[in-house]
Amino acid sequence: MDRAAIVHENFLRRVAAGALPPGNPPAGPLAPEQAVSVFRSGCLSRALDRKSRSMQAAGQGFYTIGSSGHEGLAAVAAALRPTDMAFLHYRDAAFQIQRGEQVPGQSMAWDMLLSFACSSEDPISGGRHKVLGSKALNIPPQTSTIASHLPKAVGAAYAIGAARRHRPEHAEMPDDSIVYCSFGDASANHSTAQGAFNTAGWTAFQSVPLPILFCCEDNGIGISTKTPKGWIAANFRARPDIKYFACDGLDIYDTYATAQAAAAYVRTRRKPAFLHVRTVRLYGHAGADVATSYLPKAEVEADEANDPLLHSVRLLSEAGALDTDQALRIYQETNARVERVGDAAATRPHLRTAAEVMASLIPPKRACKPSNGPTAEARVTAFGGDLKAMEEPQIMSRLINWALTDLMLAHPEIAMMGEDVGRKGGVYGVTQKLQQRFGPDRMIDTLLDEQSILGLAIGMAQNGFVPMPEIQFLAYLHNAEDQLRGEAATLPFFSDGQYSNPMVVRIAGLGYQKGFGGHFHNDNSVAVLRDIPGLILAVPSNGADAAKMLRECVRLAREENRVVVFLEPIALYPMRDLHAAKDGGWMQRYPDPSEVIPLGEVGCEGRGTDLAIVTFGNGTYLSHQALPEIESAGIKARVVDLRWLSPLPRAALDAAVAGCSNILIVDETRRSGGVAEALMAHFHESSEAKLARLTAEDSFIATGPAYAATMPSRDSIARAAIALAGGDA
Ligand SMILES: Cc1ncc(C[n+]2csc(CCOP(=O)(O)OP(=O)(O)O)c2C)c(N)n1
Ligand SMILES: [Mg+2]
Repeated sequence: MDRAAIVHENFLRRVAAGALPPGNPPAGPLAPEQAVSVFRSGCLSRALDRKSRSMQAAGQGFYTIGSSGHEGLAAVAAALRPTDMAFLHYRDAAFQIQRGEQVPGQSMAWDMLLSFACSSEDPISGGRHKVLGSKALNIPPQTSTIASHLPKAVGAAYAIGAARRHRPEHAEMPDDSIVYCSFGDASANHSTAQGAFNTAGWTAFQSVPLPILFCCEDNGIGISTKTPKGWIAANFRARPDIKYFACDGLDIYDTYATAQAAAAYVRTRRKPAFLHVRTVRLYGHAGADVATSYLPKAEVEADEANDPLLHSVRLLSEAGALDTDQALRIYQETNARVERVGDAAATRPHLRTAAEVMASLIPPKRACKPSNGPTAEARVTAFGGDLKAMEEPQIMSRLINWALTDLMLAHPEIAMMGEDVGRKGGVYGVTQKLQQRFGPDRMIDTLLDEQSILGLAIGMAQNGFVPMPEIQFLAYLHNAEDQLRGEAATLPFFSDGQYSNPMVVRIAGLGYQKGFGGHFHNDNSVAVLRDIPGLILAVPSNGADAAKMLRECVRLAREENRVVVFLEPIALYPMRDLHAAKDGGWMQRYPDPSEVIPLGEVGCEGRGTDLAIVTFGNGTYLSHQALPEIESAGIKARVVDLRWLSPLPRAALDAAVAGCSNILIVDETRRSGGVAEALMAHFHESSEAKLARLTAEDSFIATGPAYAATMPSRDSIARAAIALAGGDA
């Protein structure tokens, strides 16, 4: 017999015999009818676990991670409000079911069984995954990547306070709500989780409101690795500014009373708390996991003897809320109902085609109040003396600063966050004066943790803000990249487009910095960004384009709910000249705020048909430098600036190179996994032109005189162009 059957038989036998596990008497504020409701939720959660296993065995269900042993979490749900956004551990079916009791019109069993069956009618993921989640219950679905939901939960808690100060048009969370975030005991060790606890404490330590209730469901084990006894309490009992509460998750009365006290603390003090709930894990980790293969049988049996549903039967009976016969009947009726409903759910349709699966990669658009842009007076106040400077050509970093200013004036829901973005105005001065112009609420100097920066952005977006997080250098994105890949980009996908977290991530990056160097400040790989479905990657090559593209990026986030990465080539921030000192050839005037470069529109300069150089970022600048030499070799050329690296603007590229006999791709990212690989493949499929590519070496970048040695240069571009197009030189 498998453990699920053993636990079931134990329950029936022990309840019938009145052989219930001992424990404290029922105590605290849980009212009898509420206690019965919590028990019903536990029974439903258990019955769903059993059914998910039989559905899997019958080929009707797929993923079987369960909640058995964690039914006490229903009592936590009962202590919260359904408007408290909940970022849930995967074992929280009972929590979700109980929350469903607080909102009229829910059909939790049916909904969850559809999710087990991966039916396209599953209301949360549309058949994409077995996930907990519900728009009506304020439960965004979570991926199973351990702890990756904690940074955004902290961000969402911050966003409640931020929205009290500036309420965005699309705000969803009530001012007096709190955020709830649960996870397992092993997950609490993950550096992502630890970073989130630290960020919560760091924020609250400064008396900034951060109403979050963390909940650790401590069953003492993570798959097969035990959590040392006492570790969670020792770790969390005395964290600065995170108040610790502990309860016995096998006792719904104790759990309810403690959760209520913890929630009241968070709600009234607007500070973080940590609720430590002791649970057991029944049935092993997930479907195929056999706990007795790594745990002594006696230990597994000891947990089974502590089945929380058995504890509840005793407590309810002692409280006079329900006698054991009634409890047994509820359990059996629930099982029978789930059997019936599950069989019906198994007949519902599935996703079939790629188009159906992909339908929610890009979230639906949202209606936004029209903005006429800032008034002339508001611009005078914000820009001051800069208005005069707008009449003259300027460097890129200045034009980006002005574009950001105009965007923040036009859209009060924009907030920026990052290391040194506020007071200092960024390492390169790109965000200078923005904190003076818009205040520290909208220009947030964060702590040093990229996961927290992106988590803050995701969480704020879920409360209607348009966040523009900054990652100081591209090389520092990588330790936090999962927040984009595994969290931000997947949220619309797994929620069938019901949740989104629009944002424009600004990242300073790429190579060619003369004075400031090494790989850490000159990272020239964008491979990790280019293959994230739904993510837009933009790279401007000059200041005017940067301003016009930024406006489009913000529009895409604000109106179309998109996740956009705007990669700013650092070496071009201060670039003034193109061919000779003081020629000012790479500076532009600030484009009027109405001017926009739409997504997918590439740049094209020149009309030559002998050669199209297709490039982006620094490559565009260097190709322009190389043009005179190429043309003096008798080659008539054009330079096509890709601008939008992902998704590749295929039709616009084809139009831009139409009629050209040769295409040279100049790519400052690496030969392996670089942008040129995609461009070569594209043109190979779409064009008759002769193709060649010039890329960076498969190397990291060095500091000192060899700072650009591994990348394309003006000279190497000219040589490659002439070699390809066969000039007369
Ligand atoms: C980042 C990451 N690493 C590893 C895993 C694989 N994994 C899934 S669940 C799990 C154990 C989690 O244990 P715990 O947090 O105690 O939760 P429990 O399953 O005991 O409720 C692991 C290692 C994962 N999902 N994500
Ligand atoms: Mg655990």
